Amino acid sequence: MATVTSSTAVSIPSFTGLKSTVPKKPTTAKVTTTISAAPRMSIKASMKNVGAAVIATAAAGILVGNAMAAEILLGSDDGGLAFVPNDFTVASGEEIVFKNNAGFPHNVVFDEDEIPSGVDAAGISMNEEDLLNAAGETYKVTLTEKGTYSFYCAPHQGAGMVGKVTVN
Ligand SMILES: [Cu+2]
Repeated sequence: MATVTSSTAVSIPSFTGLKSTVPKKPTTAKVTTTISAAPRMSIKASMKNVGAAVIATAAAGILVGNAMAAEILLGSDDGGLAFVPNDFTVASGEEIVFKNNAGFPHNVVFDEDEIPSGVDAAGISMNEEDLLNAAGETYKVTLTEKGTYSFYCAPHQGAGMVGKVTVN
C-alpha cells in the first residue's frame, strides 16, 4: 500500500515537469494538457504581438530612411571641392539633403537655364550669398517636377563643384 501511494505521488509531478519542457507528450492526461497549454498559448500570443509591433516599427524606419531622402555630401572626404555624388537620381517628391562635409563654405544654387521649364530656380536654390559654414549643416530641397536639374556651389563653381540630379 505504501509503495503504490508513493509511486503514484512521484509519477504525477514528473509528468508535469516533463510537460512544461517538452510540449509534445501524447500520452499524458487530457486535463493536465488543457490547463498547462492555455497559459502557455496566451504568453506566446502576446509575445508574438509585441514582436510584430517591433518589426513593423523597424520596417517603417527603414522606409523613411531609404525612400524619402537622398543625402549628398558637400566636399569629398579628402577635401575635394565636389558634390558627392555629383550625378544622381531621385523620385519626384523625395527630399534631397545637401550636407556640409569638407572644404566649406559651400552652397547649392540651381542653374535657371538647366532645370525643367516652369520651375523657379530661386525657389529651390540657396541665395548665392548664403553659405553653409560648419560641418554637418544642411540644405534641404524637394523637387517634384520631373526632369534634369543642374546645380552648382557658388564659391567653387569655377573649381568644378557642379552637379546634376534627375527627378523621375
Ligand atoms: Cu563649394
